[in-house]
Amino acid sequence: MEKQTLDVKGMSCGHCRSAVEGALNDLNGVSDVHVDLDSGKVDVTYDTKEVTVKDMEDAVEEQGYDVA
Ligand SMILES: [Cu+2]
Repeated sequence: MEKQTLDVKGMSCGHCRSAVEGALNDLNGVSDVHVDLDSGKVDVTYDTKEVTVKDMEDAVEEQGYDVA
């Protein structure tokens, strides 16, 4: 398992947190997601054989948030 921190712009409330967490958890290979709303940091634990950072960024962007 690897860990990656995404820098997500535009999350402001619990709904945003749920949307981002849900989108990432839906990806095969993602085992843990932690969103810090204040900083916009999203810690993801994942299996490099099943999912890429690009997949994660795309999933977050599909929810309407930008990844720095
Ligand atoms: Cu929100």
